[in-house]
Amino acid sequence: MGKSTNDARTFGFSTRAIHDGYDPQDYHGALNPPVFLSSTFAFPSAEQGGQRFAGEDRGFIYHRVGNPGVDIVERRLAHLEGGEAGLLTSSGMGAITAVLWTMLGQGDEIIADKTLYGCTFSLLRHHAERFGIKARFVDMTDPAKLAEAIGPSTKIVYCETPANPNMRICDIAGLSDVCTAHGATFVVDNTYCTPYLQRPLELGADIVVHSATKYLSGHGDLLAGAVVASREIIDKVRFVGVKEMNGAVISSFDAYLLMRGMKTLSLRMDRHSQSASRLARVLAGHDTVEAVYYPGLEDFPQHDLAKRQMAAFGGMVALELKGGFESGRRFMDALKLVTTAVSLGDAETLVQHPASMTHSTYAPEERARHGFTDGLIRISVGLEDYADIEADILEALERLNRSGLSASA
Ligand code: 3LM
Repeated sequence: MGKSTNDARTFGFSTRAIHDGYDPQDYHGALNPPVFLSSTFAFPSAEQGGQRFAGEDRGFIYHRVGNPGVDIVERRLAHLEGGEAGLLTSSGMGAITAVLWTMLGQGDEIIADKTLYGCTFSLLRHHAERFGIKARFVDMTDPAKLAEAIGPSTKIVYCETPANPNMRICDIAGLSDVCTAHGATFVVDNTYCTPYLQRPLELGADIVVHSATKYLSGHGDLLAGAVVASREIIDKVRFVGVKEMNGAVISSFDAYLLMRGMKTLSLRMDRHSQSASRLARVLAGHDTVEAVYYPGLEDFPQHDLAKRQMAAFGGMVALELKGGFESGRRFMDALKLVTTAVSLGDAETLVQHPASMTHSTYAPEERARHGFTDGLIRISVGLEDYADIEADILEALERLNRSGLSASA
């Protein structure tokens, strides 16, 4: 389908993000593909309708199992991730639950990293058990710890890297070796990096999931999720997880907006990464700052691993201020340009407090055990002029300094 931009050997990442899987001549020369606002699709004959349900004919049936406009974006994202097939969902949580509901059953175990996005953590920590699924959390920054924990009932191994919110890095190739040796399916949440910065399937992961609400779409105007894997896995997740279990179907229009955002993914990720690197360095040398977590900093504990598996270090920075959360609260309220809001990967620079916001699903003692403090502040560095972002943040820190709060810790 579409032009020969599907050939990764011929065309670069940005070219494929713009052209892959769509030929304007298929649709009257329209530069952008149409949005197919149709819940159902007419069958050429009753017999062919039956064949589509039987999986013998791959034509469209009903929007819950596929739509031609959505299909273009699914193929494009799959090629960018280096996977065989893709599936878009209505949110990142929709993608994650579709995968887990498809792959796990009573008596199965999932082992996840210690640090996860708050709702993913809550799903595993509080809800999996109700369905007879055991969830365990291990420190996956060390593949040897996974090797110790993994057992015959471990069906899924799951991590985010860099992890939300504290930027810990998991060694995808190392963890993949352990999973392969034990026959477990390895799922990586690639939300923070996108395929422009990191391609987990090429490093041995079996399934990539995304909150496409973030960098992939990039403009904070939609919710979407994605799964990329082999054709066999995607067919199962589509026909079981989404079609019959969670119904987390993306709308045609959101898929279109996601495709539009993906056209500028490489430009945006370069700019996010450049500005975040500069900001991390400035913050690391600031009086009011206790610690900065950014994989691009030379003294970040996993800097060498990050250099091996990421093309650049991304747009997310986490920091602890002297004076803990009270300093963080004052800092956020003193910002004028930078916006206090959850979510990430938008054009706007966003700041938030994980312990009381995105990660409030962790109990306080769990936060300490799972590796992030109550004082942690997370910044999603946006696409504004870098000088303006830095000036706003430094002015807010200066105000904090004057208040004397950060010095009192
Ligand atoms: C957030 N994160 O601010 P959706 N995986 C990762 C994520 O960061 C997220 C999801 C999955 C945030 C959302 S908090 C109320 C706002 C690594 C979402 C879930 O279902 O598309 O939101 O993705 O960290």
